[in-house]
Amino acid sequence: MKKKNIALVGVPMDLGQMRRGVDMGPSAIRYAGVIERLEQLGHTVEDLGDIRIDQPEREHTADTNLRNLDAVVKGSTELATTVRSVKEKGDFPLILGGDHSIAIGSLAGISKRYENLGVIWYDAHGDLNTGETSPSGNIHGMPLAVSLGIGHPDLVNILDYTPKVKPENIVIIGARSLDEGERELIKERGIRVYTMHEIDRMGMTKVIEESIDYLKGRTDGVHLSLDLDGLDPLDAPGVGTPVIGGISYRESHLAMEMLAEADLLTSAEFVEVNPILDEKNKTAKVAVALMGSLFGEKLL
Ligand code: HAR
Ligand code: MN
Ligand code: MN
Ligand code: MN
Repeated sequence: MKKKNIALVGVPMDLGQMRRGVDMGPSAIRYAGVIERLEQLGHTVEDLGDIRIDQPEREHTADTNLRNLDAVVKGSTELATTVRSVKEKGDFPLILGGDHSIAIGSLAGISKRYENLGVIWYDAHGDLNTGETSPSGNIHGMPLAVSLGIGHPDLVNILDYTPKVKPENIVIIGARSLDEGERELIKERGIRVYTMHEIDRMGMTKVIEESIDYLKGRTDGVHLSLDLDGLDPLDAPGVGTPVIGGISYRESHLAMEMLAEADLLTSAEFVEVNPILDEKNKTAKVAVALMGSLFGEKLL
């Protein structure tokens, strides 16, 4: 794969959900050796540090059931601005979460430069809820809908444009916990989804081959949004909303290796690492190992 200038951006965000500790994800991933790992592969890594995230005094913003809306809007805008300048330099943004609400800001910062940004959403969940369909009011269950232009106007209009992605440019991989409203949206908009059923049935090789073929033909850049809860909780226990029956560690490596071979990604984020719920930083180590494969590491 071509050597890259990688800009690391940490987002200590825990306001998109209810479990404390996910704001320490960026530290845990740095501690697990991300910079050394990527530099060993011959890439240049510039660590831009962490985005500042406010700690709000009130949990609920008036007139909405979305938790911490104002603080999430503010953090997302700051992240979007930072990521936009990384893209302007032509560097590769590698964003470390934080909960998955950060994808709102990541995609806002990335997508303006593309006519058809592709998105691979590697996750147990669809993250396609709105205030109306959400069972929890947690914004980390909404970022993909928001990026499609569906949801609260303050979130949808970050950096003053919408939508950030088109439904036909999205591939969801690993889904096994979808809410009713999310299922409807997937069908209505024709979003491509490989649930655990397809992964079991076709194997990860075929799933990634098809995903690459599909996105290659229609997109001019591809963002990987990898939620560690896409993996099975046995392999990635340090996440706030684990769902049994997930993608294995080996399958995930294979997916990353195949993406590296295709060399079609233009940005990536790894989210939902929660060191407080983890076992000896295992999930952060898994994240770093997957990043190694994603950036060209080989076994031999
Ligand atoms: N679908 C549920 C909700 O919206 C749970 C979402 C859990 N989300 C994440 N992101 N961890 O994938 O509340
Ligand atoms: Mn906090
Ligand atoms: Mn998610
Ligand atoms: Mn998830």
